[in-house]
This record gives sequence, C-alpha cells and structure tokens, in this order.
Amino acid sequence: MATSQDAPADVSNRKTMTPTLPDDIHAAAERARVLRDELQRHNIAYYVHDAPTVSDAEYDALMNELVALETKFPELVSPDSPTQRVGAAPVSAFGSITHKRPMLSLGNAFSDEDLRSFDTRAKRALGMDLAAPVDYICELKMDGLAVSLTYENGVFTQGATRGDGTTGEDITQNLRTLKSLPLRLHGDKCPALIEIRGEVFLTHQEFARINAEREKSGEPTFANPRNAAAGSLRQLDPRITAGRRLQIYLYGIGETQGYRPDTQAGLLDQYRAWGLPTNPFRQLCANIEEVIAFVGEWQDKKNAIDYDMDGVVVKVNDIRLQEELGQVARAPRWAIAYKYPALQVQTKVEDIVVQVGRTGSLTPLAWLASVAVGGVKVSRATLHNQDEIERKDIRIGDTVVIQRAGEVIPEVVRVVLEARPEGTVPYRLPDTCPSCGTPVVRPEGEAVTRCPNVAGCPAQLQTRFEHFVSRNALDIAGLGERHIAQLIAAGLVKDPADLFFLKKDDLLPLERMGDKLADNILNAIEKSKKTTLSRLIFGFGMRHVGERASTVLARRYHTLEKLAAATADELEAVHEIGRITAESVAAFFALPETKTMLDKLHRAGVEAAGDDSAPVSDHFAGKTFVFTGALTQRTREEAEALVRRFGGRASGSVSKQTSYLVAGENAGSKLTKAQSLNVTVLTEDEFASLLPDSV
Ligand code: 9MJ
Repeated sequence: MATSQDAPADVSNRKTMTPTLPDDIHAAAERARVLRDELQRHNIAYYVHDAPTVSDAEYDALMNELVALETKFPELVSPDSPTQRVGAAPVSAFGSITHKRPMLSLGNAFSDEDLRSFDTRAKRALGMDLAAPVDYICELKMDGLAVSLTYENGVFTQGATRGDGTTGEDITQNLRTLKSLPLRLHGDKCPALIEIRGEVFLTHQEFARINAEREKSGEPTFANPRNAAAGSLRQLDPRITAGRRLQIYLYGIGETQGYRPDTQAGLLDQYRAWGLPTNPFRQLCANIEEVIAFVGEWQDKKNAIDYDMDGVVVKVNDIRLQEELGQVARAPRWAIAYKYPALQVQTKVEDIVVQVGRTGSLTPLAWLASVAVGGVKVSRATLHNQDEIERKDIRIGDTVVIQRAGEVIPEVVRVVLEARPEGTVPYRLPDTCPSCGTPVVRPEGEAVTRCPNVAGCPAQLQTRFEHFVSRNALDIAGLGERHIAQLIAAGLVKDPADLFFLKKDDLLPLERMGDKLADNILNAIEKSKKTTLSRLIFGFGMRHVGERASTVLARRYHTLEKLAAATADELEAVHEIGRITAESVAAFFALPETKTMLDKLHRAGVEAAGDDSAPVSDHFAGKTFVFTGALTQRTREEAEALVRRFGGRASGSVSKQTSYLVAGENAGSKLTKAQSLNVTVLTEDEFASLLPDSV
C-alpha cells in the first residue's frame, strides 16, 4: 500500500477503467457509501493496526471507482469522502481558531528524583497516603507540532495549531491531506463534538527525502524534522503539504460533548477504535518506580525508532483523579514530560567556509575541531544563513555547544561566551561571491544570499555540471568533479550542452584521464543522448524543480519545445506545480543562455521525446495485466510497455491481484490458473480495445 497511498491524494483527474457504474442516483449513493466504508476499513488496517488488508492495486481500484461515481454524480461528493483530501485552493494567510479548551503545556522532569517528586506532589494534592500506588500511563513524547482536531458528529470539521495554547492557526485544509487522519470517525458511537489533540511529525526517512529533494532543487534544507514538519504544515498551498508524508499520533482531549473517558488508556483505545492513529508504544504502570523503569528502557530504544522522541510523557491514568488534580498556570498537575538529555558536546569553530550552490545560494558552514557526538564523528555544522549566524552570534574561534538530535546533521546550539577569545569579530557573509567575485544579492524578505552570476560563476557551473551528469539526471558515469573543474577552467564547456560536442582530444589532456576512461566517458555521453525527458528537465537544475516536478512536467508536455513554450500561468495550471515552480521554469526558459543551450542540444541530437518509464495517463491505474501465450499483434515487451505507459502494471505471474490475463495462442498453465482464480481472460483483440484511442 505504501506507494499508492503515499502518492498525492488528489485523484480527481484520473481517467480510469471502472466497473459499470449505476445509472440511478440511489444505487450510486449506496455504492459510494459501501466504497467509502471499505476504503476507511483498509486505511485503518494500514495506518492504525499496521496490518494491511489489501494490495495497492485493490485499494486504487476502489478509490478509482469512487472517483468515477462522484464524477458521474457530483451531488454525492461530501467533504468527508476520501477523494476530498486535497483540492482546497491556496490561501493568502491562515485564519485563527480559538480552542474550546486551552491546549496545555507540560512541566518537565529531568531525573528519576524529579519523577518521584511529581508522584509525591500528586498524592499530596489528592490527599492520599504517600505509600499508596497511583496508576500512570507512559507515552512516548513525539517531538513534532501539537495540533487540535475538531470532529462534529464524527466528521472532521476543523484543525488548528497549538498557537499560544488559547488561539491557534486554522490549518484544516493542510491536515486533511494527512493520509492516516480519518475525515470521519469510524463506527457509530461518535460524540456530538470532540476536540482531539495530537502531534504531527515526520519520520527521519521522510525528512531525509524532503531535504534531498530541496537540495537538488536548490532550496535551503530544513535543520531538523521538527522544523520540516512545521514548514510542511504551515504551507499556504495544501498541495505542498500533501506531497510531504506527515504522520500524526493522537493522545489528548479538549472539549467534548457526548463522550467522557474513564481513563487515559481507555481514551487511547477509543481513539484506535475510531480509526485515529495512536502511538503503539505506551505502557500502564502500577506505580512511579515502574514509570522510572520504562523511562530507563527507552533511553536506548529511542535511537531505534524512525522519528524524533525527546522524552516520555507520564500521565495519571484515572480521568477523575486528573480532574481532581487540575492544573497550575498552563500545565496540568496530572502529567509531566520526562526529557532525555540531548546529545550535546562542546567544540571549537576553526573556520567558517561559504559554499556556493547550484542556484547560486551562499551557505555558511562551520568547520569544527572534530568531536564525537553520540558515537558519530562530527567536523562540520551548517550555519544555514546570515540571520542564523547573527541570532547566535557565532564567530570564528568561538567554542560552541553542538547537538545532534536523532539522525540529524549537527547544529550549533549556542556559543560558550565565557570561552570566547579576545579579538574575535562578528561574522558576516562576504559581499562578493567567493567563487567569481560578483557582488552578492539578498532579495527582500528572503534569508538566502545569492550570487547572481548565473551563467559565469565557476562554482555554480561546477555544481550545475555535477548535477547534470549525476545518476538521476543524465547519468554520465566517469566524468568526475576534477574533470569538470578542468573542462570549465579551460573554457571547453560553458553549459551542459557543450558536453555533447567534446572530442577525445579535449579529454585526453585532463589530469586523471586515460585512453580507456576517455572512451568510456564519450560512450556514456553518446548513450545519454537518448535520455528521458524527465531526466533532462531534472538535469537542468532549475530552482524548485526536483525529480517529482520534472516527472510531472515531462508527463504533461512530452517534448522540450512544448515545455519551453509554456507560460508561467499554463505551468501553474499543471496539477502538482505551484506558482513558485511555474515562475522558476518560465524564467529559466526565457533566458537567452537557455535558448542557446537548447539549440546546442538539438544540434547534438539529444532526443528526450517521451518517458516510457513514466506513465502518460492513469487509464490503467490500479490494474495488473499478465500476458501469456504467443501474441501476434505486438511483442510481449511492447504490450507490457503499453500497460505501464498508461499507468497499469505488468506482471509475469497470475495471482488474486491480477486484473486481466491476456492470452495468445497456446496459452498454458497461466490460463488454467487464471480460470481457477476467476481472473478475467482477454484475447489480444479485447486487450487492444481497452487501449486508449490514441494508440
Ligand atoms: C507528545 N508530545 O507526544 C502530550 N505528547 O499531553 C503526549 N504530548 C500531552 N502527550 C498533555 N504523548 C499535554 C501534552
């Protein structure tokens, strides 16, 4: 289920093969109800119970059928339909929402003693015998963003950030895009109203994916998963949020009408029953010593989970006792957050070095005296930008505290001012590009400083070439960083298209070049002329255009000429392409240098006409085909390529997941198996009739 469910949820444009749709609205309404119910059950099995009940293909087929029904009968579309996750228009600012009950913050505990004192305080407040035990529940403390969700009569109606605890921002449309969040609570025991609190966070894997993509498209990277989650959730365009695989776990309750839990454990069980994801790692403890044991256990275990947790939240389990305990200031007296110490060490900033990226961004890096942080050797830390440096006043020669949270690149937490040597000066990014000497610019309101010498800056050219030849772009193996630097320095290449005119005599004089390597590189260059359009687009390294956007653009435009002719408005109308990306693409193709490069690519015979690896439509989405026997109209490979081209899957073996078996002459065991599994068997002609008219 991972692939299809992780894909952006807007499926409204899908053209699909669906079973015959009912003609009358009553039958359609009933079918839509059944489909929504089934989709929700599969979603809960996947996200809440971690036990998928269907394949991607089956899930997609159900979703496609629902989309088709809602397209035919638009009056059946309801806001809680699973087809309606993405689709809201971007907003210019978030509205504000006042929480019906304030969102509390938690007091902290840093030691076993702090936990025992919390236990004692609670018992005193309850007038209990200090030797009597209290039931606690331990929950992992996710390091994300607290949110509040409102469900009215089971339907998700509003979502807000915590804000100052009283008033938060209205991020309803962004929260709707979270695949694991039910738009309607499961079952029929839904309260008239409930505010449900939880934490939105990103896994390390997704954090790394987002940052890698941003790096490739020349955008500044996020410092840690928490910032990335915050940045993703506070997007004005919900389509961007939809592209980030945000996770959510629910753990708390605010205002409620028509439901009252007895215990915190019971609340979490009820949440699961409603189809709300909860963290599976929780434990009921019969006394504070068991809590302390749980906290100790997770000291090591916390490094093995794929998201940041910075502690354990300890809560009195009995809700009546919670109510009796109440709150002081903004923190409940019935809960406390045990915080693990962050892995922090001190080291010295030996130098600050500025890197110039592919799109000209200047990124300051601290070169540190090498130290081990939590077993990992660290000698560099990113300082992000000038504002960050000023905020922390980081200077060359300073002793700094650095910290590594989870898998993240270390960050400088603060300067140890007492250890600052005499004569240090505040650090300022240079006024001119360290590579080409051009005065740098910093646009109003942006944190990034850039070298504007797009065409001539050697550092930009270098990284742009490295990107162009990289594996996911043109994949020209053998041409290393040093070779590129020499080719640029010798003036042999000015833009990536010049690579296609290199001769062996140009390569042979380079350092670290031999006869064989030169041949291999020339072969790789020749081979890369038959690249796919998406790789070529990606290879250009336009700002904000990563692999995903490149694929989307290639599927939409099919040729470079058509893409180059598109206006920013047309580009923005492409599903998944936002305004910023559209403007970046249009600006790139409007540059005279780009026109020169495109001419050269054309003369060199670079053909990037289409992407056979990338589907051009979703015509066969959710369908799996198996071909068997002797085909007469096209080879098996061609038939399979057609299926993939139109969004379907081609498989070599028949199973329950197979949608169609296409049987040629002398079909053997696959036909028998298909018949026994009730898989639809098609002749070659019947298969041909399913293909879109354009074939
Ligand atoms: C987190 N961050 O995981 C609470 N939290 O309860 C859990 N936060 C909380 N509970 C009351 N698991 C206020 C905050």
